[in-house]
Amino acid sequence: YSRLKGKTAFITGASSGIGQATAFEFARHGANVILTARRKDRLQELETQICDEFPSSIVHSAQLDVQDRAAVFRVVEELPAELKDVDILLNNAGLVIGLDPLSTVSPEAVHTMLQTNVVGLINVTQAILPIFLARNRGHVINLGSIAGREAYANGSVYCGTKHFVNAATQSLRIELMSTGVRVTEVQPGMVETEFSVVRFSGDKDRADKVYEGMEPLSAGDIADTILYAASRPDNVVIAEMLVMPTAQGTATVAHRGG
Ligand code: NDP
Ligand code: 8X3
Repeated sequence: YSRLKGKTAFITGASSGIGQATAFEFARHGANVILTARRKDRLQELETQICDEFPSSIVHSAQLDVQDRAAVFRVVEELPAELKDVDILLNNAGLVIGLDPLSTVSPEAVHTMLQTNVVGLINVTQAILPIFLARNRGHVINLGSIAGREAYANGSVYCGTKHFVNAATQSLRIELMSTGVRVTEVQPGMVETEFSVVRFSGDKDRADKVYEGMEPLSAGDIADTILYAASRPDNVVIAEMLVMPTAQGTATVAHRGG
């Protein structure tokens, strides 16, 4: 994908899973990468690995909690000179907490999911968009989900946040259609990352059960999809992509047992 050569990608949630895999793929195809997430140690490790493997790629990492609006604007303001002209924003940071009915989901879980998946995405988008609009080009790529197309029992808040991502992606695409800025949403089905471990507060056995007896997507499978969307010619926007494991039928139905 030679169109990514020399481009600069700003990635949220780069310390794990889809964000991390996409950072590698962008660098492999000649892009410079800005790695952001809350876990600074992970980012530094990743920065070293990418620099070693792809020495022609410029890599910068910054600790960032997308919920903290002031910090988001500060990180963008303080980007190194050679990385200020961001070309691609990957709004990937996101999480689910628990699997609880609406009647009992805790206010803390509600707050964290909304502040991260909804407000965080708005914060980062508002901080980066002026860079795109000043140059009349750029690409916003949002991580939606199959949970943004369907709702399932015990997932109301997470599904709601991903329905928001779908609405925001559509609104933004229309708002920007007179500019050269492109807006894409990638909607994964089941991807085995730290997602379910985070969902179940570190209970790895419970997380493993989610993918038992079937082959889920890997973070690399979604990175591949993002790479495809990011590398189309300027006149082409991949508006939405729903990507599931072959053995998945709906958000809650998968074929298990081979
Ligand atoms: P991971 O848990 O592996 O990665 C999530 C990333 O988000 C981590 O790097 C984490 O880093 C970061 N993150 C979480 N909260 C914040 C925050 N407040 N500020 C900055 N970064 C944050 O999960 P995935 O890679 O699977 O998830 C990536 C995206 O894909 C999410 O938006 C998720 O909703 C979506 N998705 C995932 C699916 C799946 O089945 N895995 C399916 C559909 C969509 P840190 O903790 O260091 O901040
Ligand atoms: C993650 C997909 O439906 O497993 O966005 O919660 S789901």
